Amino acid sequence: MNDSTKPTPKEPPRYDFAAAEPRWQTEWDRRACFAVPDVPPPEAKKYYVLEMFPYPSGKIHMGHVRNYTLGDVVARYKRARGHLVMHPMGWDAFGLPAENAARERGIHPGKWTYDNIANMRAELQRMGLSLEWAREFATCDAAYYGKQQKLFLDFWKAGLVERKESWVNWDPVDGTVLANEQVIDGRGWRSGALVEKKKLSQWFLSITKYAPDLLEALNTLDRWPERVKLMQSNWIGRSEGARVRFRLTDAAAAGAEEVEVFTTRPDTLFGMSFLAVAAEHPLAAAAAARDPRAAEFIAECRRMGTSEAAIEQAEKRGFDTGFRVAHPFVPGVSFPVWIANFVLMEYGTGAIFGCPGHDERDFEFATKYALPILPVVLPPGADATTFRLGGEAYTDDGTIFNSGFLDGLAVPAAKRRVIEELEKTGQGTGVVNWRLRDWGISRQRYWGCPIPVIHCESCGAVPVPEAQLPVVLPEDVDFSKPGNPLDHHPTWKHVACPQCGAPARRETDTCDTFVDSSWYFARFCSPGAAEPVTRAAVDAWLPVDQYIGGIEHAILHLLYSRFFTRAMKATGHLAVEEPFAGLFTQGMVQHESYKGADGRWLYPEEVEISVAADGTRSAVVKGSNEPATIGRVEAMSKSKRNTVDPGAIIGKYGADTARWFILSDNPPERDMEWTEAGVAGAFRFTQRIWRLAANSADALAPVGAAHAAGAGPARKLRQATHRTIAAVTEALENFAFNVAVARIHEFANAIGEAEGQAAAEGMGAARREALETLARLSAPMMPHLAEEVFAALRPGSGTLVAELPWPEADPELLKAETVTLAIQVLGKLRATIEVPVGAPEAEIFALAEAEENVQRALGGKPVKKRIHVPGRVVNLVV
Ligand code: ANZ
Ligand code: ZN
Repeated sequence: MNDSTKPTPKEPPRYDFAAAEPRWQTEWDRRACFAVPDVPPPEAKKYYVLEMFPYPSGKIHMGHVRNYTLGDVVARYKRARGHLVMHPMGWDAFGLPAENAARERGIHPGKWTYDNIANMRAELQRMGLSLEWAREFATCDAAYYGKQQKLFLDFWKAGLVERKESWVNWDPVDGTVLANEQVIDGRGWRSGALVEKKKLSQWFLSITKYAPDLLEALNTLDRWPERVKLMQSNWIGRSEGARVRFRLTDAAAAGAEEVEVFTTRPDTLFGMSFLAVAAEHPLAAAAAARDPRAAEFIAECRRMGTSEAAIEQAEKRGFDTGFRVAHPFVPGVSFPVWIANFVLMEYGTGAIFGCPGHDERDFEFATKYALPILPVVLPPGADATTFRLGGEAYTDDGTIFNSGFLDGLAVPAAKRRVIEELEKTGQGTGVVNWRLRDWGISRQRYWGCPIPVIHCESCGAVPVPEAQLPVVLPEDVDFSKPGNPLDHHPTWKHVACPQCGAPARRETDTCDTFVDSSWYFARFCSPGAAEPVTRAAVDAWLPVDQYIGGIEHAILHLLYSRFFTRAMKATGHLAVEEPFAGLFTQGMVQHESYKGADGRWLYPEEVEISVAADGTRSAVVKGSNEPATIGRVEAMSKSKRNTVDPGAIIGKYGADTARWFILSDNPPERDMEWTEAGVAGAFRFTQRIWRLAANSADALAPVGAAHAAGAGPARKLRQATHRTIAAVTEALENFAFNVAVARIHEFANAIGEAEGQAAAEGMGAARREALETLARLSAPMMPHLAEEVFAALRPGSGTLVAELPWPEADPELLKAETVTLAIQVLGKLRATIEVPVGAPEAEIFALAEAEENVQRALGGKPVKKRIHVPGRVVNLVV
């Protein structure tokens, strides 16, 4: 090959993504590039990458594209780094939308779900994700939920399951119980209906047994976002305080001798002005028994949700029962007992003492009902004789006053002192309290995992014998009636009691779908196992090394999974405690929103945007003159129609373009804006890379050719290559995928510049190295294009980039060749110069003194002293 002959300019062919992408997908598949064994060989460096599995709604959205692209970059990169990477995919397939489809359109939930899965699987496969599809399952497969039933029974035996009567949030529209977390601003998260309280027998998983451990172990999760750990810690909500027993002055009427409260501020006991109980508290019932107005007030409270958010937001309201309690330390003083809507029955003891001076809710309540407000904590620097509370409670630290034996103590000391006194007098004890409550998993729904229990008149709740698992959902269900179809199925629930054989009734409640997603990551390790998991597989693969998903799951899903992992450890299914060693939470994909003249939302493809000379943008409805308004950039949502269909984008530009753009815009933890211009730019870049490779095909040295020695354009290109390897590696290690994209752009520029110097010595080898490196470094992001480029550079080699190791940077080529020195005259900066690394000092001084600015500063005077700090500064003294 003769480097000096210029290739005849010809129009390089365009990169045909539509042909290339499916071809490479088939090839990866054929060679099983992404398959790993359930039990890896002992010498393997395992790496488990997992993205939160999707709900099969029917179509993938841009949030999925971002999530799965991020995971795929990690998976492909780690594979190239020599790890054995497990990267599975499945479906979080139970849930309400399938039942709604059945009710609204008469489609069986199973059919609806599996059709959606087929659709979305095809869409994901078009993205070229390096997934191992052989591990795929859906949580609605009986083969999965049957194993979940086994876990339930094991947890039950281990004392981690309880059946309790409890007040629940009842969604009157969906006809189901909601977890507190599913109540948003007092309304059902799906239906939007005002939530009511109802008492039901429910199955609970005893997550509270692990509360201290779930909190403590957050410290070990050093690859989790601080924000998520803080949210979990608040949710678990450890607080130290005291239980205080108050004596009822009229025990006969109240039907009790005393009432116990939980407080985190026992130091404020002398500032008490009332006691309040929850509407479900026995004292409230006692009041209702003698006063119909109390009963009426309780009924009103019941119509409000039980969630803390609902209670926080509602106006504080109360009812004075007429009962009174004595102060524990002040003889002869007593306080009224109220029923208050802001006191929760499930927290602490369901009763509080109110100290309006130092608690905001109590302040609001006391103000409304004209109860006394006595300050007992003096802010630092305030004067006890003149101090007045403003229009609100004082909740900070200070010195106790107006408080008998506590006067003069700081808040923490006063807490200790008062607890000591309470314990000595037998009126209370110091305690730790947790906000976390047990997890009610019963749902009155068809499309969920049946709870494997049989209710017998004489034996009570009996576990379904393991030999009878799975308890399979009946196929023939009737959605024409409201309520749970399992409950009104003619035969399904009628079974014999496994213990006594008498006619008995199946549990017709199914599991909260959060149960399904609490252990799927473990099932992926051995998806065909006859047990829930194979010990050897989970021992080898868990924990998940990198978990990636949305911040919306920061609390529930992650906490439940952490609990499940502990419960599975307790029942011998696995040995780890934490399921996810590393967690990454990605930002949202946003888009501009558009409205027509009548205020209706418009899809991006319905508007035509034009840009005026001054840069202002305006829009009209496509194919008409109807003006459209350009709204805010916000998270893509169906309701605002500011969505872009990934399928359409992949059809128009290819998967690599979509992947590249979604990675390029912003750091992955931040929100990113999807724009048509951005995708088009990414598409042009894919074509540019293809052209760079195609242009060089004839000018490359053979594979393995030696590199030329010495400086020159070839060495410059090689330096660019190796600096890019180092920079992209570092960026990928740090989840700075947008930085990796930017470095590859710069590298493409450097390769483009080198095209003009094709004749220089060593260029053939340097260009081959550069282009092959370009393909390999972009492979995690644009895997199809990378294969296509590499195949063009090494025709007939049969090598897949997907099977190549990650490129290594040569340290020799990373070294800087020049240093920049600051030149000072009498300590004042006058110039900077570039000198070769290791240049002799005499040469450096000569160069420094020759600088024009330095000459001027020297003013012709002789230099008396020269100081050189290598690599930093030269100071000349005159
Ligand atoms: C008296 C007091 C005085 C309180 C004061 C606060 C400030 P955390 O920290 O979240 O655990 N409380 C106790 N049980 C309650 C229940 N079932 N429903 C509603 N509120 C309840 O909150 C503990 C504080 O919340 C407790 O301390 C109690 O009010 C209230 F200056 O007791 B405190
Ligand atoms: Zn029985």
